[in-house]
Amino acid sequence: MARHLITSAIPYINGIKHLGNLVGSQLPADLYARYLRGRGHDVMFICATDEHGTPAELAAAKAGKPVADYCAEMHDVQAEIAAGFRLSFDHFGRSSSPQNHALTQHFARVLGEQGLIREVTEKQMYSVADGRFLPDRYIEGTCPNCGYTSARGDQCDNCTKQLDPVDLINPHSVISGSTDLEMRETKHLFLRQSAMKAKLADWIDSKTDWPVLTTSIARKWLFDGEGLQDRGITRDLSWGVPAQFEGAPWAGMEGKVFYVWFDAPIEYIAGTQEWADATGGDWARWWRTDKGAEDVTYTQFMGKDNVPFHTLGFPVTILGSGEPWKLVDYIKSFNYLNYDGGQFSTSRGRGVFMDQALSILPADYWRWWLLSHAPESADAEFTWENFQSSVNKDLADVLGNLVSRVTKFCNAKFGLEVPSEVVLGERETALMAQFSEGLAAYVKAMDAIQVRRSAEELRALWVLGNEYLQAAAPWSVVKTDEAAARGIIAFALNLIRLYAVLSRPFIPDAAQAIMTALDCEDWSWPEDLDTAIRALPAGHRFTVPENLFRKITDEEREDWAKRFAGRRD
Ligand code: B3M
Ligand code: ZN
Repeated sequence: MARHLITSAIPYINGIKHLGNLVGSQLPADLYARYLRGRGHDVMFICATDEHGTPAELAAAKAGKPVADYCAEMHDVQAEIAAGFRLSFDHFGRSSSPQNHALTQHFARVLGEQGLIREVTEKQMYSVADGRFLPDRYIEGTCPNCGYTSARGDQCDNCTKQLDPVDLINPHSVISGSTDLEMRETKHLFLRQSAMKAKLADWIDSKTDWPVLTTSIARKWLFDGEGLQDRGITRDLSWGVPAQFEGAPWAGMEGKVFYVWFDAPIEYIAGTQEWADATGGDWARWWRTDKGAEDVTYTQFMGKDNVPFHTLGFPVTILGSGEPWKLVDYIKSFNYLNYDGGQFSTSRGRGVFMDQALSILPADYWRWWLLSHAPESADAEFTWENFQSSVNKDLADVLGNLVSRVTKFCNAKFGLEVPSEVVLGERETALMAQFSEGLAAYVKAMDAIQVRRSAEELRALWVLGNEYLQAAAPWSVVKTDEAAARGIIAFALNLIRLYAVLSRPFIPDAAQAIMTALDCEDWSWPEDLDTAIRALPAGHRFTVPENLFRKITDEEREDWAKRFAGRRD
């Protein structure tokens, strides 16, 4: 048994996420966490809401609510939807927690003591009309790199370039729209990322097994142009972790808070502390290599736009502290999922959002489609045709149909119990050999976190079962050789149990429905197939499950395509 720490990028608090966000971090992280638990490993799976910064302030202002109230409400909303998608977090925390406040200030102090934070008096955009300094996201303008006209002060969403507000062409205030902006002097803290460049480069170079998407983005920020730049880590906001605190190695930072991207990854650790405080668990065992975390494998999941902050910014915090914190072992990053010929867009309300998805169909349908089409090697696209065909073929025709045919046939001919011991004849032995090969391929893909590949291998295992049943044809055999037909059905029922175990990371509800129908609680991973195929003995009682999956009709498909084409109401 190994110990695995898994974190998903923590979603911003401002509003419900769309399916593109889901498949880029939380869902594949859940797949991996469930898989590792299924294999018997000790897993800590942490996510949270990212509650600081201008997105939270702007959204709260729009909702007409105090930002703390807004965040508390939206956290519960996101937690409920995550539960609806069966995301199996050990803890779903909040970056605004007292734990994260304390830990963020701890890291800031230690980094300051290590000489990795410098004070910079700089000129910053001041909005005369708004009577305040404007932090990055309160300013929009044209990206100097690609010409995108809605680039934000901190990053261009179009080309992913990290920006400073002063870089923008034609900048204006997001609060008032005013272009009456002037540069005024103010003091900020800067993280001396450049001082860590060589160390980071060595570290990234040692990660030869990481996805190219991850390392190429890291290298780009390390070496392109002038190379890795120091980064301002304070902002002129009131909501956030105060940059002036007791024991801080600087003065005069009143009224400023840490930049959201400084405290957000620290919440991975603070979220584990929240878990520990809630359960009596030991967080340090997962995060401190001097307290038992040296044998932990830590995997992070995120969309490609979050990679710079996880390969550069957060590692500077961890390594620069000089303290024995657990550093990430593997970063799995994803491209974008597009929606029906364009982009998913939160601001324009384009595409399917997590709550809407669940109001149409149960979580498993979405989990299956999203994971089997995860944007790994390239961007991927959601279309309603593809969704319909994938659900109808893979889930309804292949897996659902097998379960239903076997259980119904058994009930009709032999009653609601496993009708015989499992005896491996020629056909069954051949199938077991194929199954064992397919299972090894599935395990290999899952171990490597090749999400699409894993889905393909799992589906191939389902197909094997269908082909077996078709060829064995118990409905014909029963007419001449009842004992043989009983043997086929006993074998098929046991196969179905295996499918529940193996499919659970992808479609947990259907897997549970199968197990409940089979009146079985043996979820142990089939390390030894020969034993696993005999888990349900002759005489074991079961029930016929409700249809596991229903088909999506053409009418529904057309209706949904229309409904989600425009603005979200
Ligand atoms: N909240 C961005 C996002 O949701 C950001 C991730 C933080 S991970 C520490 O895509
Ligand atoms: Zn750009």
